[in-house]
Amino acid sequence: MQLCNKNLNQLPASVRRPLYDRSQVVPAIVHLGVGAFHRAHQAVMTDAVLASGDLGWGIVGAGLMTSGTKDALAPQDGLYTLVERAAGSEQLQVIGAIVEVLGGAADLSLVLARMCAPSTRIVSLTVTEKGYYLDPASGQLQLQAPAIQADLAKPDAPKTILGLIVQALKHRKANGISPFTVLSCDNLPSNGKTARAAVLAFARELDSELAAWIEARVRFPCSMVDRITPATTDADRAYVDAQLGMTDAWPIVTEQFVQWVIEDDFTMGRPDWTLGGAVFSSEIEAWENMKLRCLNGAHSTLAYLGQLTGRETVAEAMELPLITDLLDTLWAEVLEVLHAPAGVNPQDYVEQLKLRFCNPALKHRTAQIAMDGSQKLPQRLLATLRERLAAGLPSPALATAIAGWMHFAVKTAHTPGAVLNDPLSSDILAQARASQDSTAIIDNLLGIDKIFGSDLKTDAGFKAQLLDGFRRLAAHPQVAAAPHIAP
Ligand code: CS2
Repeated sequence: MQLCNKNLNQLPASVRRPLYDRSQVVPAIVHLGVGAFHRAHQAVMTDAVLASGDLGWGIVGAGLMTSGTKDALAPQDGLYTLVERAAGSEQLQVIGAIVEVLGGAADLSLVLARMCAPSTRIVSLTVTEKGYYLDPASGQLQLQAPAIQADLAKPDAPKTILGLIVQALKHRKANGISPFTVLSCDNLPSNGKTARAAVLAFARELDSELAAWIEARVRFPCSMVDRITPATTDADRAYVDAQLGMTDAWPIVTEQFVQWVIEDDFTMGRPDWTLGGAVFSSEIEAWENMKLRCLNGAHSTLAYLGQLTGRETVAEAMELPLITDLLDTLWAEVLEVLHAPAGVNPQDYVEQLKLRFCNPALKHRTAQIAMDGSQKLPQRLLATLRERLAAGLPSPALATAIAGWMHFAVKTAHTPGAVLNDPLSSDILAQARASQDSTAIIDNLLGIDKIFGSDLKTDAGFKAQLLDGFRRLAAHPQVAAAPHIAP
C-alpha cells in the first residue's frame, strides 16, 4: 500500500494528515526547487493555511534539474510525511500542500506554463546559492555561465530560474496579467534584493523595456528561512514506512524548530503564513544576517573541521572540544559586530543553536553542509570578517574557520578519487594542488577573487591570522590534514 489520497484514511491515528478537501485546493504558488528544505518549511506553513480553511494557496512544486521528487511524489498525489524529531520525541504529519509535482527537463515547458497562468500569484525559490548564477564575492550575474548563455540564446525555452522568471513575466506583461511575486527562500543576504538584481541583470540582456517593467512592477520580498533538514536516508524511509503501515517514497526528517521571517511586500496577495508560525517583519536584513552568520557560519566551520576530524554528523562534531571551543570564539567574534533584530538577544539565539546542533535525533551529515563552500563563505564568514577588519579587530576564529575550508580543499585535492562538490571546484582544486608550502597554499586559495574579492589577500594582518590558524590545524593531533603540507 502506498501513501496517496485514497489511502489517507488508512493511516494510523497518531499520524496527522490533511483534513481539508484536497480536491478543492487552488494552486497559486509555483515553487522552484521542491527539495527537502522546501518540504520541511514553506510547504508545512502553507499546509497550516489550507488546514485553516483558506484553500486558495496550493503549491505546484517543480524540480528543475532532475525528476527525482516528481518520480517519488507524483504517484503519491504530492503527499509526503514530515517527521519532526528531537531526542525522545517525534511527530509524524502527512503534508498535503503540494498539489502538483513537476520535474526534470521534460517538464520545463509545463513549469513555464504554470508560471504564466493568471492564477499563479507567487513564484517561490529554494534553488541554493548557485542557482542564482551570481559571482559569490561581487554579486554580479555570471553572464558567461553556459546555462545563462543558453537561456539568453533561447529565451522561449528557459532552463534556469532567471530564464523561467523573465520569460513568464514577459508573457504576463504582454497579456495584461498582473506580475507574480518572486519570493526567495534561499540562504543569501537580502535574498529578495539578490534575486531581483539577478532577474533584472538577466532581463536587461534581452529586453530593456521588459526589464524596466519588472523593476517597476514586480515585488521581491526578502525572507529569512530556518529549519535544519538533513537529506533523507534509506533508514528514514524504512522507519517511516513501518510507522505508516504503507510506503512513502520520499519522507522528510527535520527538527522541531522552525522559523520564517518575511517582508510583507506581495503583488497579488499572500497566504496568512502566520498560521504556520511565520512572522512578517520589516527587519529582514538583521534577521538574515544573524542567521547566516551565527547558524550557517558555525555550520560551515564545523562541517569542514568535522570532515577533517572524521566526524560524520553535526551532533558528533559538537562532541569535540577542538570544534566547540572554536565555535565559542567564532560566535563571540560574530556577536561583537552584529546588529541583531530589535528585541532579540543574540546570545540566547546562540545558546539555542548549540542545542539544535547537538540534537542527536538528526543525522545531519557534515559532508552535506561542506558542499558549495565557494558560494557560502562570503555571506557566512567573510562578511563578519570584513566588518571586524574595518573596525581594527582581530579575528582568529574566523581565520581558523577559513583555514579549515582550505585544509578541506587541499585534502580533497590530494585524495585519489575524492570529489569537491562546488561549482568552482576546478579553480579551487588547481590552487589547492599548486604548492605544498603553507604560505603559498594560503596565497593561492586567497587569490581566487570570485570567493575572496581582491581585498583580503592584501591584508597582512588577516593573512598572518590565517596562516597561524592553518598551521595550528595542520599540527593538531585530531586533524587529518593532507600529510605532505610543509609548515
Ligand atoms: C546548512 C543549511 O547545508 C548547509 O549549508 O548550513 O542548509 C542549514 O541547515 C539551514 O540553513 C538551516 O536553516
